[in-house]
Amino acid sequence: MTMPLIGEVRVRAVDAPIDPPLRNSLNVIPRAPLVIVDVRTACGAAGSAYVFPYAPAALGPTAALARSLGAGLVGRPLAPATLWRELHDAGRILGTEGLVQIALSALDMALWDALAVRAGLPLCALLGGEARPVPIYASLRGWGAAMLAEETGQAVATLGARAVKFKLGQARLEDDLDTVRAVRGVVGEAVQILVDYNQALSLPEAERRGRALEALDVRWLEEPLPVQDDAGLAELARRLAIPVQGGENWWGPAGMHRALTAGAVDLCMPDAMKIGGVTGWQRAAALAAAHRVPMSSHIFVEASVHLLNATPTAHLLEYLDIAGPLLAEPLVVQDGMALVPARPGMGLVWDEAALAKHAADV
Ligand code: SMN
Ligand code: MG
Repeated sequence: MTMPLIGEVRVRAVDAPIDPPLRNSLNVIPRAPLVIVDVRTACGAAGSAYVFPYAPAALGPTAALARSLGAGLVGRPLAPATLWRELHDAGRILGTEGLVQIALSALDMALWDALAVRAGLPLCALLGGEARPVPIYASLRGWGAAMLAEETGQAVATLGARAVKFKLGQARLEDDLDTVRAVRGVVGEAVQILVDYNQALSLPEAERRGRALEALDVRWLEEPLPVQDDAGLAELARRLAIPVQGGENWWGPAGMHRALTAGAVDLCMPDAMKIGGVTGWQRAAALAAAHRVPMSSHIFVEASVHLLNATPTAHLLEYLDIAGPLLAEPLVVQDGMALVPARPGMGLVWDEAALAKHAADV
């Protein structure tokens, strides 16, 4: 059997509104600058993936990196793990964190998608997993007690979610606790409450808030400290009973390895875009399994429903649907579970009219 060859790598960019915007203790994210990579093999199998480089200013540079790195793949066999290693080796002097990693992840995910499409299998099956429904938590967009209580009611009713997550980090601890109590008032005891500080606290303040949140039965404390502070996070995790969660800002499996070795988290949630796409995720899943750390996902719901099916310590899928308004068939959640689409590959079907409307000229 011959390997299919990569025939074309096309890179597009869109800048669509996020409605309602994402809010946290540091910023408001009102737009989704996305880079979309489409791969076509010489025999016609197609793959597609997207990344979300957050800042509009990063859209052009990320697209340019994906375009020039992708052009170098034309004519090569469709072998994502081999190409991942080669591209990371080639980037050793430049460095493969930041936008370089984001572009590499986009390429890797599109290549895996094309491989699964060619095999006629859902991506999770190609990775050796079954296509099982994955439990989700509803990741809320709002900020402050009133807004979050209202959003919680809607999310739990429409998704059937048995866990919700929201951002904290108000100036006063008492306001954070009021927010948790307001959400608890809506969901009762049956739904788990998870909270996210987006790296905003110091070690003493994280310990103070963590203890108060423990008393309200909050089930994880996400990114309490800056992601670089593995030693501080490890100290915090030792002092608190509430599990410390993190991973969305780890760059590649090497970044995750440093954090797990330091004991910086009790739970982990790598991000498909920053951890290195499907190939990086597989290495990350092996690390989580070796450390026996439950592994959830960060955004990228369409990729994550497949990846978690091939993750030994799979925990929860973060349901925060960024690309849904641009897809003809967004990911389906039923009764608190995300369903693997019944299509080969990752299953992205773009709404071309929506892409055209939000196309960015970069
Ligand atoms: C988050 C960060 C960046 C984009 C979307 C969401 C957040 C989360 O930290 O964990 O949901
Ligand atoms: Mg987070």
